[in-house]
Amino acid sequence: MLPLAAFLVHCFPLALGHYDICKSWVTSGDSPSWEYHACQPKPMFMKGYAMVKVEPPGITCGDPAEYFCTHENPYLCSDECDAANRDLAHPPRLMFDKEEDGLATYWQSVTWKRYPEPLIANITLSWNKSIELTDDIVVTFEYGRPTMMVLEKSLDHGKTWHPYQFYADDCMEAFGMMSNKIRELTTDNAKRVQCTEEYSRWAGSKKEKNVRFDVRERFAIFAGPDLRKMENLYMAMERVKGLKEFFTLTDLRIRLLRPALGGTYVQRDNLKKYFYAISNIEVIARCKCNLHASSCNFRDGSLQCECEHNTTGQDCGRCKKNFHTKFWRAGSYNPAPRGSPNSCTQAGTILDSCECLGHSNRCSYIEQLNVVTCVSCKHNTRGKHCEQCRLGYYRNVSVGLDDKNVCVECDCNQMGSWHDRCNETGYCECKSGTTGPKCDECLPGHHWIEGCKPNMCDEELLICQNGGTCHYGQKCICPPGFKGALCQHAKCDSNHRNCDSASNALVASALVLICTLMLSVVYI
Ligand SMILES: *[C@@H]1O[C@H](CO)[C@@H](O)[C@H](O)[C@H]1NC(C)=O
Ligand SMILES: *[C@@H]1O[C@H](CO)[C@@H](O)[C@H](O)[C@H]1NC(C)=O
Ligand SMILES: *[C@@H]1O[C@H](CO)[C@@H](O)[C@H](O)[C@H]1NC(C)=O
Ligand SMILES: *[C@@H]1O[C@H](CO)[C@@H](O)[C@H](O)[C@H]1NC(C)=O
Ligand SMILES: *[C@@H]1O[C@H](CO)[C@@H](O)[C@H](O)[C@H]1NC(C)=O
Ligand SMILES: [Ca+2]
Repeated sequence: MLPLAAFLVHCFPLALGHYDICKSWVTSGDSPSWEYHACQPKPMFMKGYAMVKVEPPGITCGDPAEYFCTHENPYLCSDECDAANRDLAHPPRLMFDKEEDGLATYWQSVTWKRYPEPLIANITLSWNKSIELTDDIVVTFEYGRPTMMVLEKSLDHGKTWHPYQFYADDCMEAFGMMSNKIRELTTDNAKRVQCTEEYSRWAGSKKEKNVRFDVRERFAIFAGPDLRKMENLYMAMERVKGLKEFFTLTDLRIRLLRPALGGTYVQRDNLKKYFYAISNIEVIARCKCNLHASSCNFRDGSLQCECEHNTTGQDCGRCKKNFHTKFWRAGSYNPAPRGSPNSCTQAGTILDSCECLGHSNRCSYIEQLNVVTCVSCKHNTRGKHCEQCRLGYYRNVSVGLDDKNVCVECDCNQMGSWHDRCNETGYCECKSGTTGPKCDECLPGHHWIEGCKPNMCDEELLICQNGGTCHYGQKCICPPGFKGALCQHAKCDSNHRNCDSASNALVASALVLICTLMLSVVYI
């Protein structure tokens, strides 16, 4: 790998955190190519992209104009809210603006003049996009924090809502819940919805202004203090069911249920000091792109992931057309530190409807080949789509590829065949002398003795002599007095005159006789 590539691969993660890049240009090997990583867009200040709704109608102060006072100066009620006057108006957009010179600008509600009817307001932020929190949600209140409030979230664009956290100066009294400290959360209950009193107690309206939804504290449960081991958090997100989803949302709702009281009870004679005022709502999050995009842009009125890996959709939640719709999977943080892209790939010519033919419901991305392939194919199948038979099995062509019995065992005879594999029609590869589809039969001239052995004797060519009988083609059973493979030799003992040694001795003496005679002839 050239130094430049090394720089890209090794320095980006340091600068941006692991998983923030999608691909890097790698110049190793024959030809340069992109190397793909699990990837995610950088965190953004999300308040700039939210659509905001404040309910009920008429809850924003200034129409008609009214005076209000503060807890610090309860009887100096000279501050005015007037929607018609730019300098005195407190519209919702001031919760999301950029403040200059430390001068707080804020949305403000009407005062609690209808007490004891509750003073209730909903502030709903909608992104029309799934986002993943990466930092605390911080709501900044001027003139005191509410004594009762619920943070809710939606994962389905506002169709259904779930409480995210309850806030009260007295959790038991307000919601019938025990109060918990975020710091006390553990790996087991990191995604518990709880009530906290930390952000609702009266501490003077100027001192403690923020109400938090603690994301960092929850991250720290896994990533350690200072979030130094984000790796561990990401691994936990792959492992712990629902953990990723806990930090994911499309909408947020702040339900304001009771304003700051500045004391233990409501002073009926001065209701003008009770109201809500929010100067900022900070939501830091990244677009949820299922680890298929490294950037996310505001287009056509909403945030859009810039999908890679042949995926598409607002969240890169599906494969591009003709890219194996069913094979879509989110990218993964695993294996650390690079993760897997789980790309979509172009549909093969075979099998669009059912990629693994019902032999597996899992597929996986093989990085080296850049392909998605079925894994753990059952029913003795194998292959990218479980479309082939495992070694030692062959396809039964009379049934469909998706049939559970499509692969039939070769069942090769262990002793008659070279190995346990067979060809497409179920024929095994036979050792010499062996035949039959399963190599369990012998060719002519052979006999089965732990496999086919060439005959040592038979009824035609290799005939046992001297009255011997052929035993299973393998040996002549010789009558007494004969031996040899075909009983061709006479045995030599006292009872049998025709034995080899006797005849040999005869021949020898005959030769001696002949020689003697010949010599005699010569000398005569
Ligand atoms: C605020 O939202 C909740 C549900 O999240 C709903 O039940 C309630 O009616 C809303 N209140 C107002 C004033 O819109
Ligand atoms: C939400 O986003 C989708 C996808 O980008 C878009 O088609 C739709 O018009 C958006 N809806 C609103 C209300 O902005
Ligand atoms: C997208 O699909 C094409 C065609 O199958 C393939 O060549 C390419 O490598 C894919 N891209 C990624 C990032 O996997
Ligand atoms: C192939 O499948 C057919 C239909 O199910 C069945 O009758 C036949 O026995 C199978 N062949 C083998 C070799 O298993
Ligand atoms: C399988 O092997 C048998 C025996 O050698 C042969 O007759 C048959 O044609 C082969 N089938 C295929 C598809 O090769
Ligand atoms: Ca502001």
